[in-house]
This record gives sequence, structure tokens and C-alpha cells, in this order.
Amino acid sequence: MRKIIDLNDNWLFGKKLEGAAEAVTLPHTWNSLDGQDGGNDYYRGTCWYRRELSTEETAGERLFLEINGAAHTCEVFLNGEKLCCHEGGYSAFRVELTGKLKEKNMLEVSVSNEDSDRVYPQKADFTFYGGLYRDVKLISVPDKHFELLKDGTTGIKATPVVDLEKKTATVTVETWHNGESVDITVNGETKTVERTAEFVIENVHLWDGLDDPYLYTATARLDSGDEVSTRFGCRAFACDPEKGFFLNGRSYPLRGVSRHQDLKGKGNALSYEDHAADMAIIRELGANTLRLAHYQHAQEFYDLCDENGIVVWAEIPYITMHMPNGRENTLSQMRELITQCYNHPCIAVWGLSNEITAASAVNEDLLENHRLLNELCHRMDPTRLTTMADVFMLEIESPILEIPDINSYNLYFGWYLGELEQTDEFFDEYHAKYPDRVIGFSEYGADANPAFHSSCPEKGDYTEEYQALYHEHMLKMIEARPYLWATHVWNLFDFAADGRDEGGKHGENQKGLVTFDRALRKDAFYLYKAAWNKTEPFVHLCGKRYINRCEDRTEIKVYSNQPEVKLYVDGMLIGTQSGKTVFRFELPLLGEHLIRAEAEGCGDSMVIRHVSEPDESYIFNKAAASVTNWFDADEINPECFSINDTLGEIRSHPQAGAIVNQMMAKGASERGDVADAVKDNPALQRMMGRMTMLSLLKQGGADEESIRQLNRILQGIKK
Ligand code: GCB
Repeated sequence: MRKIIDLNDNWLFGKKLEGAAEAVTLPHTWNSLDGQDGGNDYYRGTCWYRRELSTEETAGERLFLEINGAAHTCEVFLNGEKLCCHEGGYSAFRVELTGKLKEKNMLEVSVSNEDSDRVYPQKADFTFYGGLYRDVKLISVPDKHFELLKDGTTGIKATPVVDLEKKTATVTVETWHNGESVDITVNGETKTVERTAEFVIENVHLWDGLDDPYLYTATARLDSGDEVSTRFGCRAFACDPEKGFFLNGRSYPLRGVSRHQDLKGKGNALSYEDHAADMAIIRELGANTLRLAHYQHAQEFYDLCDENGIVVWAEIPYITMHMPNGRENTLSQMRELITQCYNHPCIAVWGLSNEITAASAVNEDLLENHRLLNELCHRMDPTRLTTMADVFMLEIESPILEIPDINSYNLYFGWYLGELEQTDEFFDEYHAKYPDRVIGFSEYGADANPAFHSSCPEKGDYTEEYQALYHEHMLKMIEARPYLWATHVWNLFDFAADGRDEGGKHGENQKGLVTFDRALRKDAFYLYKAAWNKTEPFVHLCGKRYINRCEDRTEIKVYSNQPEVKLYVDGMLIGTQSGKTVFRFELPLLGEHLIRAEAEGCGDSMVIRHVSEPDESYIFNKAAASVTNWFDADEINPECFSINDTLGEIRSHPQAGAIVNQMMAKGASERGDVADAVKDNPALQRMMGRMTMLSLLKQGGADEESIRQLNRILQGIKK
């Protein structure tokens, strides 16, 4: 018989082995606070966990230790003897303890998240929490047992192949064990085989996405009594360059969000309840797909995706910067991801890398690394496609796009750079140039701090209103392009990026539709809910937190999945609108008003009021906000250059060009690697050339004084 014991309690923790005296319970990370407070100064080093093993715990013929997540490099010692080293912070691994056990046993585990030139990730926009942040278990099995060591395998693999016409599935179940034979059971039928058995399921009950995520179970049993089982789902995925994604033969556009595995105050040390709470929010939103970025997530979470019918993009943390010494690590992380996640029916694609050319050139070493990863995926799993998330400045002609089966781009036009419409243009151009290639939209988003508000939302103002406008544009853009095989909002939740300090918060990326603590759904959340959630009728009044408004007439926006919305002001019906998703009303703002929106069976209320002065607490970058006003009013001599000219115009003049180039080089060196990649990218340079100097400066976060100063200099140069 197999016995699994939870080993989460009774650990002692510390930065030094001898000093490891702080009592902790797993899951645990040492960066739950310093990894989330900004400054990019969280502890990245080695820490120790130690624990005695009781005789009860160590009973059994063969004993294995299972560590489900040790970020990022881990060494395991038993009674002072080193048993193994594991590199990769997101996958599970096991080590055998049999034969090493004594009367009294001390387990010591060192975990390190320090810099490395070998283990990914090293450069990315999220906190690399260190710790034993998932469950640790002891597994005791009989001498004849299923394989436990190789790449963290469970010893059983189920491959269902569906014939949609015949309504059957052929399921191949492979097992790895050291016994003579194995009894494998699927759907009530048992076969005794050496290792592999094939089953045909008639009238197969499909795993059919959100509608009906039906799961089967395959069980394997040895004579010794050792038993393993896995759930699997029978479904057919396909992608078409013109028609997008197909599930079980019908068009099924993948529309959803990305998720990081962390939570405010807890870091990545999440409980099952935390995972389940996230899934409940995903179901409320109505998303049918998740990109589980940027690494292997917890098994519990893939299980939740299986159970809820969410189609998943799974990936390894081969991200931002290619490391010449990191090839083996990309391959081992991919081997573990596929081995450990293969049976999950939710997973549709394996992601090879993310924005890997953001801080690296497309050279032969990088191409070769991708080819090897791609071949590995196909060798280990011929049933799934490979993909990649390309950074926006990667030229669409680049040879790297030919490596994975299908592609996707992360585009932030309308946030970091450029205008919203450039996203539409980008995909139109791509699709026209490569009509035979499958393309998707793997990331897009805009940061919003729900404390900030504006009636004239602008890129870079961090308002809830700009984020909502941004996503309204993207939603339309996506709905008009059914060929996009998958689209994923970046991100469902705000998450920790300790290197960030912006938008009124330290250490957070605020592109979430929901705040880091999950307490608040921003307006943009309800936009997607209105578009995607087909089961729960609702109306949502936007701008509930934008109470004090200066204007005499104000816009009231309602998001709803209902076809008709009524708006009441102070109890009086002022308008009824029919439409889809977004409903806009305008009304005079005189004093304090109670606003209520109603649709069939649902309603939402809020209070807004007229004030004479702008409420300063709603404005994040007061300097940048005042620049617009100040500049419009200022006298500008049109015969000389000014910051209202485009970068392209300014650069075409030797003297003016030299000044802005110098200024931008200084900014770039302060921002680091990504800025370098911008400099070397002709397409991006062309795009920036079309933007005004003022918008570039504001986007770069320049203060009012630097903007004035540059304008004074430019005004001294005749065109
Ligand atoms: C990206 C990255 C993601 C970042 C995101 C952002 O392209 O893939 O990791 O968090 O941009 O918000 O800048």
C-alpha cells in the first residue's frame, strides 16, 4: 500500500543552517513582505529549512520525499548527507530516502533564489519569491511500485484521442513501474498488461470546455498493492489561421486572462483555498482560457482548470533574457512541466518562452535553444501545439516565429508606447502578410490604481477610467478579428513586481482587473464580465469610486450582459438604451445624485456629486496632468521646434535631433535593458517617430520642469 504523509508542519527556518530556529509551517516564502514593497531589494540568497523525521513518518519499505515547489535552487540533505540538487523553482521533484534512514533522522533543505546565470527566471517583471512554497510530502511505497523519480512523474500517462464522428475516444494509458505486470482500469474496463494498455470509449462523454468539463479516471495497480490514478479528459483541440481555435470540432474562440500565482501579504505560498478563490473569480468573469504565466503553476490549479473547463496555456520561465548557460535548465524545466502536467485535459499548448528577445538578440544560440525546446515538446507530446509569446518589438519577419507551431504577440500599444489603434494595424498587417500562420494576442493591459480617476482619461494616468477605455478598445479589436486563436488580458490580478514603483504603489504591477488582495474588482473587470459571462445577468455602474466630479455634464457608463439598460437619477428614469456590453448616458451634474442602473432582474447604484475644484486625491501624476493644461494655454512659436512636434520631425533637424537623442539616451540608460532593445529596433523607432515629443515625455514619466526645459531649448531652434 502507498502511504502519503503531509510534511508541512514542524519546520525550523533561517538564513544559516545552524541558526535555523524560526518555527514555520509550509507553504512558506521569505519574501512575502519584502518582495512586495518596492525597491527591488528583497532578499535573494540561500535559506535553510530543517526538520526531524519521526519513526512513524519514516515507516515503509521504500520512502520518497516529494517537494512540490522550492524556489529556485534546492539541495536536500539527510543526516548531513547531500541527496540531491534541483534547479527550477516551479516544478515538483522527489528524492529517495530508503537506505539512508537511521534511528533519528534530520532533514535539511537549502533553498536559494539568488542570482544565477543558469537557472530561469533571472530578469522579469515579477518577484522571484524564495522558499518552500508548496506542499512537502513523504511517500512510502512497497518495493514493487510505480516510478516516482524521473522528472517528478506520477508513473501514469493517459493519452486520449477523440474521433468526433464516431463519438469514440481511444485512450492509451502508459505506466512506469518495477513490477511484473499492471492492472489498468478505465471506464469500468480492466486490462492486465506489462506497461501500456489501450481502451476504446464508445459514446464518449467529451471534456467540453466551460459547458461540460467531464473527467474520466485511469487507475493502475500492481500486485504489491501500489496504486496510482489520474484524471483525464477526452477532447479535440485545433487551430485555424483564419477561423481561430476549435474545441471538439466547433469554433471556440479562446478569450481570457493571465494569472500569476501570488497574493498580497502571502507571496507565492498559497493554500488550496487561495487557488479555489481565484478560480471562482475567473468563473465569475466568464473567461474560457487562462495563460498560466510565466512558469509551472501548482498541480491544484491545473486540477481546478480541468474541473472548470478552462483551456490553458502552460509555459516555462524562459523569459526576457536568453542566457547562454541556461539551455539545459530550459530543457529540464520543460521536461518536468510536460511530465507533471501531461494528463491535464485543460492544457492546450506549451509555451516555449516569453518576450525572450526583449533583452537578447535573435542569434543562433537563442534559435537553437528554441528549436530544441520545440522538438522536446513534440517528442514528449505529439498531441499538443507549441507556442511563444513574442515581445512587441520583435519583427514579424524574424526567423524565430517559424519555430513554434503557432504564435502570439504581447502588445502594449496605448499603454507603454503608441496609440490603441496600432494594435489593430499590427494584427491586420500580420494577418495580411502571413495568412497561413496562426496568430494570437498573448498579453495586453494598462495599469490602474482604483484610487485615481478622471473624466478625460489619458494613457499613463493610472486611472480606473483609462484602463476601462483601453480595454473597451481591445475588446472591440478582438471581436472584429475572429482569427486570433487566443487572447489573454495581462493580468487578471495585480501582482508583485518588487522592481516597480509607479501609479501610487510600491512593488506592484497594477494591470490587474482585480486588486492584489482580490478585494476590489476594477471597472474593466465588469467590461469582460459583460462580454463573457453568459449565465449571471448583471449591470455594473462604472466610476463608483469617482464620486466628486467638476464637470457640469457627466458621463455615466454601464457595463452589462443584458440587451437593455435603464438609468435612473434620483429616482427618475432618464433614459433606456438597447445595445451590447457598454451603455453610455450623459446627464447634468448639479449637486449630489443617486444613480441607479437597471436591467432585467438586476440593478446597481452609486452616488456622485458636483464639486467646484478637482479632487486632488484622484490624480496620480499631478505634474504630468498639469502639463496638458499649461501647454495648451502657452504661446508656442510655430516657426521653431517645440515638444508638440513629433520625434521624427525633431530628429530630421541635426541640432534639435542631437538634443533629443542625447536626452533619450540618458533616459534609456536609467531604464536598462528593455530600453536598449527599443533602440535597436527599427519598427519601434519608426513608431516612436510618429509620436509627439510631449506624449513620449509624459509616457516616460517626465516631470513638468524637464518638459518646460526641453520646450524652451527646442523653441530656440528654427525649423
Ligand atoms: C510583458 C511581460 C510581463 C509584464 C508585462 C508588463 O510583456 O511578459 O511579464 O508583467 O509585460 O506589465 O509590462
